[in-house]
Amino acid sequence: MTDLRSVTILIPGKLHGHSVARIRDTFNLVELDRIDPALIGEELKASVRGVAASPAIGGGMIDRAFMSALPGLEIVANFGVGYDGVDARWAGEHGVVVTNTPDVLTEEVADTAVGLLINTVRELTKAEAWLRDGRWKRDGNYPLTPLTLRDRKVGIFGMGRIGLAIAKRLEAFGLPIAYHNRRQVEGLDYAYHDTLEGLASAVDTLVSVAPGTPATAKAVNAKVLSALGPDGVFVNIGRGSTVDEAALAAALSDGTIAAAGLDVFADEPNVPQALLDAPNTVLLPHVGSASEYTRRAMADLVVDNLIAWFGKGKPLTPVAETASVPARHTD
Ligand code: 8YV
Repeated sequence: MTDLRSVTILIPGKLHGHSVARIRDTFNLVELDRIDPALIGEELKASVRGVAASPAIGGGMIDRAFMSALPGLEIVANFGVGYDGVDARWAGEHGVVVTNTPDVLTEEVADTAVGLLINTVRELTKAEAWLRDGRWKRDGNYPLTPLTLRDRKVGIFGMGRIGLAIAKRLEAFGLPIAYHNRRQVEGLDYAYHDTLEGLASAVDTLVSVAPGTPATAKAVNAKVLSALGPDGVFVNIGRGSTVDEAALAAALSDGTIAAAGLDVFADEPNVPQALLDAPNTVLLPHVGSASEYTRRAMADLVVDNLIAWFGKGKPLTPVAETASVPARHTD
């Protein structure tokens, strides 16, 4: 059995406190201020076998430069289901396993997506401000909302685990569901569209759950928004990089679409001023999975992946790009 205490795990930048505590209790923990290969000294270079990181929070990328500065690196445990902060393809090609945190956040993110959609069409945040500002007493009832969830047709961009959980919820709300994905999902009855523009023109409510990859970069563009149409509502719970934010701001201001609910942005925590100024947006600071309950489960899965790899030679949740990296510890 590998003595886990002798295995050095590096945490560059900020990571959930529960992951940090469990790694400290189990492994030989080393921390760096941020994700930056320039901070890796000679001693670390020789000893680090695993990295645990949350690139989305800490800033910086676990990229080729960072990983190749660690010749003994075997595994990168990413906090989050989205692993666009890690160059997983490079890792897979160089025998480094990358793990993420799927499943444990699926229902939470789906709940948030539905809440964001309802808030966007029924203006709940603005209605509450009306009450708190004393306008209910002073001016009477909050105006009727021009938008509703009733009679909407929903399109889901990205039919993975979270997309499906959102679809199931909205199906229970009585709404028809269609989707666009890299490929059609076998055994799924929802209408499949092989282009995003095709999906957008068939629905009036587009929910993006797509991961941030080169293929999805700015996929939600002016054409897609125009296909969604003047009653269109766009909700993004996936990655900001999938949206052309300038085109979205223009579409919201000139009536190309009706409203947007956004939990993610291209350059977090910076939110384009045009989206902040638009009266028809609901904007959240990337809180899709951000409950104590779910973040703790994600933090556990980060550490459980490291323990499974160094203890049994098999990670629990490797990402597709590194699924075929062979086991190294079979003792
Ligand atoms: C987290 C997320 O906010 O899992 C993801 O991909 O975007 C969120 O759950 C993020 O990972 C925190 O860094």
